[in-house]
Amino acid sequence: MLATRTGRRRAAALAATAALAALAAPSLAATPATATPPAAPAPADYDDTYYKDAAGKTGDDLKASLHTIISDQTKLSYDAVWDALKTTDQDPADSGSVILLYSGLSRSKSSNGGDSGDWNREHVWAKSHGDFGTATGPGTDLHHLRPEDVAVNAVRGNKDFDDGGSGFTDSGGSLTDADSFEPRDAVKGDVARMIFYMATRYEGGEGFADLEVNGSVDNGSNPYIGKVSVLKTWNDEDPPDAFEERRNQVIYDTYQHNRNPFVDHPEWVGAIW
Ligand SMILES: [Ca+2]
Ligand SMILES: [Ca+2]
Repeated sequence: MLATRTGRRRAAALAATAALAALAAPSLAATPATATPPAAPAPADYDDTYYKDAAGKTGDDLKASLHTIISDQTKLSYDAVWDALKTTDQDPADSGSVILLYSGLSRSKSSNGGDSGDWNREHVWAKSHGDFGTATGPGTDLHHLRPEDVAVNAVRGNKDFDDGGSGFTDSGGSLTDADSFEPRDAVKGDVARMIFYMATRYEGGEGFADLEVNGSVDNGSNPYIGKVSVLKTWNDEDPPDAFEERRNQVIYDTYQHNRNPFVDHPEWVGAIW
């Protein structure tokens, strides 16, 4: 009798413990998420304001109008780019990490630097194409700067963009051959729109070269990036997504106060080139 009563008490105590654990579990799971990225507004929000002088234009007139609009910007030092990239390229699933452009890997924000396993500041418009270096200007323009693994950045080097090639360590699906680089599918359009931004933003003023797109993959140190036909196709195949739109918004709101028109209006690529 006593043993049975003790057994019942023990069972009741176990049940109570289980019930408490069940109650405790949701509160543990409800730890607040950190740094939810702001929603990106619809591009149309800027048509009647930011882009109003470009309305109805095409070709060289549209490019000239956009050049004037986007040249009104705040400029960063190369050192300030480190912290900016930690915000613009934050991993949506991990506020302590950034997404690496070509490899698609998520890596700790604090692993920035120049050693193996670090991420550094990739110039999507290779800085030797026009020799603008890292002085404040095109070399520090966040609209074409992205976090990338040190070794992957070296694989891309200053190659032009084109289809084809082979994979490599941490390629993430990106390819390269002797004279060109092909980003992974998810960022092909991002790369194209960064290049078209640079060709529009830099027209030979402020002491820097006039950056332009062309049909070559052997541009070397000339201020050109190819191939324009492939970049146009990539712009069509990979339209802007939430990550790219948020990035454009963060640069506009927080850092440079200018926008990449081709993220807001990808169809303007075809209207100019
Ligand atoms: Ca994309
Ligand atoms: Ca240009």
